[in-house]
Amino acid sequence: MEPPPQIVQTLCRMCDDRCGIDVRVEDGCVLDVSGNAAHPWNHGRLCVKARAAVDTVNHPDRLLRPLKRRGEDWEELPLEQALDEIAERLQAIIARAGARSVSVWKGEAIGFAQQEDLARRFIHAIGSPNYLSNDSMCWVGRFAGYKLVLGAWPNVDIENARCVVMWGANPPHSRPNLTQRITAARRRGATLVAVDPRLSAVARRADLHVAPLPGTDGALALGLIRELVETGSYDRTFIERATLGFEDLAAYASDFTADVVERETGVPAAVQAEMARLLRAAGGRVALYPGNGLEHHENGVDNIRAILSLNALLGTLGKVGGSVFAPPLPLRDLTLYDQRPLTDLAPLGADRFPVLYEVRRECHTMTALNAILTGEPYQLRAMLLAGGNPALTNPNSRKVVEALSALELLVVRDLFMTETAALADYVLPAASFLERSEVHTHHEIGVVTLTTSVGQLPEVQTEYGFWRDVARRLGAAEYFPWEDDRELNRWLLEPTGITLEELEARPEGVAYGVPPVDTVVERFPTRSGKVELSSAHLAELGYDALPKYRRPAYLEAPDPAYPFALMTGARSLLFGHSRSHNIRRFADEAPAPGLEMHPQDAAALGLSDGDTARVTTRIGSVEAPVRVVAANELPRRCLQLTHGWANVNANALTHDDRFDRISGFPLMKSVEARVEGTGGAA
Ligand SMILES: Nc1nc2c(c(=O)[nH]1)N[C@H]1C(S)=C(S)[C@@H](COP(=O)(O)OP(=O)(O)OC[C@H]3O[C@@H](n4cnc5c(=O)[nH]c(N)nc54)[C@H](O)[C@@H]3O)O[C@H]1N2
Ligand SMILES: Nc1nc2c(c(=O)[nH]1)N[C@H]1C(S)=C(S)[C@@H](COP(=O)(O)OP(=O)(O)OC[C@H]3O[C@@H](n4cnc5c(=O)[nH]c(N)nc54)[C@H](O)[C@@H]3O)O[C@H]1N2
Ligand code: SF4
Ligand SMILES: [Mo]
Repeated sequence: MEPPPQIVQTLCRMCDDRCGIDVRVEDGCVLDVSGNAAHPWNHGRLCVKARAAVDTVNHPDRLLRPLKRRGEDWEELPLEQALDEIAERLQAIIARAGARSVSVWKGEAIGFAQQEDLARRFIHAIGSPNYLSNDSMCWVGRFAGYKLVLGAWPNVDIENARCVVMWGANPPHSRPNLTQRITAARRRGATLVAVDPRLSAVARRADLHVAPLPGTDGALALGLIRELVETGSYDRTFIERATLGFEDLAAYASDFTADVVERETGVPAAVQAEMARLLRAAGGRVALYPGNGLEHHENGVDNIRAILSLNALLGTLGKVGGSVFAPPLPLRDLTLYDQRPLTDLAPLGADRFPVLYEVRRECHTMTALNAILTGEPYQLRAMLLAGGNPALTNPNSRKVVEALSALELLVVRDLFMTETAALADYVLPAASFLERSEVHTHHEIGVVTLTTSVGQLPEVQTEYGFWRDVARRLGAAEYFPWEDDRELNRWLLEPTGITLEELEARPEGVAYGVPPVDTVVERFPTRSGKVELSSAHLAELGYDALPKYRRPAYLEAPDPAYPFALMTGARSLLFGHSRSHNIRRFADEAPAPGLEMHPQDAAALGLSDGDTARVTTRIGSVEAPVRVVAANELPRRCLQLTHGWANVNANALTHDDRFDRISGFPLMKSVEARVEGTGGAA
C-alpha cells in the first residue's frame, strides 16, 4: 500500500515575510502548500505566491546538476568535481592576487537569517573582507537612518497604534501580514496615513493620502517638525530628557513653512495640516513605518533621518503603539567580524561610504562592479554569488553584465539558469527554502521557528553544505565544523535556552518575547546614549550634522531633455523581484510591467493605454506598454515602472553612478527620464 502523503510544517520564503505553511509531500515530491493556522505570524493566511512555491520547486527548468561553461555551451559535471575545480581556481587566484580579490554576493532569496551570515563567515574565513549583497540597495538606507538617530531599528507596533503612517511602503503588495496588522489597528479606531507619490494599494485604504513628489519627503517631514514646534505640540519631557540637537533642528526646520513645503513637495498646505492633526491626535501612539520608497534617492538617508526624528517630537519611543525596543533572541553570531575584522584589507567601498560599512559591514556593490572593470581601488577577480539575480535587479544592467562577464571566475548558485547564472563559469543547483532547515525569528512578535526540510536532492546543496565544502577545500575547515544544518542549528541556539528538540516539536514556533508595555527608555544605543536629532558623528565624517534637505536633481536642475521623474520598483503582488516570472500562469497574467503615466501626460504625447512607449534616461532606454492611470493616482510628470522583467528591464534605466551620499544607495526612484511614442500598440 502507498504511504499516505506527509504534512511538513515549515515557513514560506517566497518573500521575507515567512508565513507558517503546511506542505503536503508524497515520495519526496511536494504536492501542495496551505496555511498553518497555528502559526502566530500569519494565522493560516497565505498570499498567492505561497502556492507558487510548488511550481518553483517542481519546475521543469529547475537546475539539478552542476554545470560548467564550455564556450557558449554548458557541460554537466559531478558535484564533487565541480567543487574541486572551483576550489582549485579560487586557490590559484588567491595565491596570485591575494584573498581580497575574491568576493561573495548574497541575494534577497537568502537574506537575513543564517544563510546570509554563512556567506559573511565564509569570505572572512578565507581572508577576504569583500561581502557584497542586494542590501547595497535594500533596507540599509533605512537602517542607517535608524542607527544614526535612534541607535537601533525598533519594532514599529502597528497593531496597537492610534495612527499608522506608511511612509514610502506599500504592504498590501510587499508584506501582506503588515496589512493585517494595519486592519487590526483600524478596527480599534486607528487612523491610517499613506505618504506616497502614487495612490498605492495602501493609500487607497488610507484616511489621508499625502502625495509628495518623489524624493521630496525630507521637506515634508521638516515642515511637520516646524508645525509641531510652533504649536508647542511636542513631547517636551522626552525632548529634554532624551535627545540631542533639538534647538538646532527646530531652528533649521523653521524655514519649512507650509507654503515652502507645498511649493517643494506639491502637498497642499491643508493636507500638511491634516497630517499634523492626525499625528498629534494619537497621543504618541503613532506607528511610523518607513519603506523602501525612501531609499533610492540621492538625498535618501537625510530624508529618512528627518522622518524618524518625528518619533522624538511625537513621543512614540518606548510607547505601545509607537516604536518599541525588544531584546533580540540571543542566537550565536556566525560572522567573524570580531575575530577577523580584515578592515586593513580595504573592504570595497568602505572608504567611500563609511556609514554603509559601519552599520552593516556591507561592501558597496556598485564600487565592486567598477573594481572588476577598472582595477580601482584594486582588481576584483572572483565572485561566488547565491540567491540573487543582479543582472536584472541592480542599476545599469548593461554595466552589471559587462562587469560580471569580466570576472576570472564567477560561480552562481540558483534554482534556475537566470540572466546572472548565464554569465557564470560554474552554475550550481541550490536547495530551495523547502529543502533546508534553519532558525528564523519573527522579531515583531518575538517568536522563533525552525524550518523543516521536505527532503534533499542528490547533487543539490543547502547553503551551509556549499560553504562548508568549499571552505574545507580551501584550508578553512576549522570555521565550518558542523556536519550538517541540524548541528549548526543546535550550535546557533545554545545561548537562547531554547533547544533544537523543543523547536522540532513546535512547528508553530516558540515565543521568546513578551508583549510590549510602555517603557521609559533610559539610554538609546547611539554614541551619545540620546536620540541624535543632530549627528556629531556624521559631521566628523564630513556630512551635515542636521538632516538637511537637498532637492532631488530633477527639481534642482530641470533638464528639458528629461522632463519626467521616473520611479522604479513598486512591488507587484505576483513576483519577488526577478523571481516567479518563469511560472506560466503568472507570466500570462503579467507578461510585462506597465509604464504608469498620468492621463494628461499620456494625452500630451498622443499615448493611450496599451500603446508602446520608449522611456529613455541618461543610462539607457527601454520600450514598455503604457498604463494610463487615473488623474489622482500619480502626480504630473512622474512615471513608475516595476523591475524584475527581462523583456522590459527597468534597471536598464537606473543609475549606478549617482548615490545617496551617506548610504551609497543608487538613484532608482527619482530618475530624470523622457518618453516617446513608438507608434506601436502593445
Ligand atoms: N510581492 C513582493 N513582495 C515583496 C518584494 C517583491 O519583490 N514582491 N520585495 C521585498 C523586498 S526585498 C522589499 S525591500 C520590500 C519593499 O517593500 P516596501 O517598503 O513596502 O516597498 P514597495 O512595496 O516597493 O512600496 C514602495 C512605495 O514607495 C513609493 N515611492 C516611490 N518613491 C517614493 C518617494 O520618493 N517617496 C515616498 N514617500 N514614496 C515613494 C512607491 O510608489 C511605492 O508605492 O518588499 C518585499 N516584499
Ligand atoms: N529598479 C529597481 N531595482 C530594484 C529595486 C527597486 O525598487 N527598483 N529593489 C531592490 C531591492 S530592495 C532588492 S532586495 C533587490 C533584490 O534583488 P535580488 O537579490 O537579485 O533578488 P531576486 O531577483 O529575487 O533574485 C533571487 C534569485 O535567487 C534564486 N533563489 C530562490 N530561492 C533560492 C534559494 O533558496 N537559494 C539560492 N541560492 N537561490 C535561490 C531565484 O531563483 C532568483 O534568481 O532588487 C533591487 N532592485
Ligand atoms: S507573504 Fe506570501 S510569499 Fe511572503 S511568506 Fe507569506 S505566503 Fe509566502
Ligand atoms: Mo529589498
